[in-house]
Amino acid sequence: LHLRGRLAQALEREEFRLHYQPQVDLGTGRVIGLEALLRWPQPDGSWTPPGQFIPLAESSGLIVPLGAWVLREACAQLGRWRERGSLGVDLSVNVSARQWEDPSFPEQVRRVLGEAGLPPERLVLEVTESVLFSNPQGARRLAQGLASLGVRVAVDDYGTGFSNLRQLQHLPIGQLKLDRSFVQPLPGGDKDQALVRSAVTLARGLNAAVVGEGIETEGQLTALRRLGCTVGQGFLLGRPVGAEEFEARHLRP
Ligand code: G
Ligand code: G
Ligand code: MN
Ligand code: NA
Repeated sequence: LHLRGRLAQALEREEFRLHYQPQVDLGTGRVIGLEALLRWPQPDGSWTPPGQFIPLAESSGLIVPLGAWVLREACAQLGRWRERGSLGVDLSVNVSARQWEDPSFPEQVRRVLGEAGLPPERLVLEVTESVLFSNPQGARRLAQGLASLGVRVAVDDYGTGFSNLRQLQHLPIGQLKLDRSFVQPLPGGDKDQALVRSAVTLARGLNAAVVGEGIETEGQLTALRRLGCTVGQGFLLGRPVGAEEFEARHLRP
């Protein structure tokens, strides 16, 4: 079977899994959120990384039902954790271009939140700059539709695409997720730090949080905190892990 067929079959057989990675308040050290990340386990015990199948899922259109599954599954999981007392954590879900461009997407989000019993304020939808700005008018309509539900939009991999700052100003953005290529060189030199500072300043102006991604060392963590970044994500703070392990490690340590 070709990869496309295997993907469709895996979706039908519910073979996909979600891992969760913590997002940490850099002031208090508390886990304040988690990002759901798609995983495809193989019969031989290996995992096919999303980078190897998301592009094909995108081009084949399978990402629409797959993305809908991710949203439902992640919201249901947060709903269960909330029932067990974890009320203070937000859920971030990655959204691909095809999902974002689907006119019924906000309605789908509304329905899924209702089914999971989640307050919309707990959900963050991550979209890349290229998706946001390939159709700025559409993005504005969609982001406003989501914002009117109470759902926040995050700009994923911020700094690697071509954000139109003028248009960003008109989008209700909840988070800028600073791409790990800006975090990796830290503490770095003046120029490395200036880039982070500019993202922090922009986020403040937009009333958005800055999430530093890909934090792997104490040096990076300290530098980000000093530069005004309020939230962090990365292997140093926690790797993406299955729901059970996430709960044990981060929700009831
Ligand atoms: O987890 P990992 O670093 O391998 O992820 C690689 C890429 O796959 C990242 O860009 C991430 O945003 C993307 N990705 C992970 N899970 C999902 C998902 O559920 N939907 C979409 N559209 N992208 C995802
Ligand atoms: O594009 P997006 O930001 O959604 O991608 C998230 C991906 O980044 C996840 O698949 C996760 O595995 C990966 N990731 C998370 N933390 C780190 C890190 O500290 N270092 C590296 N190299 N990758 C990370
Ligand atoms: Mn992401
Ligand atoms: Na990212």
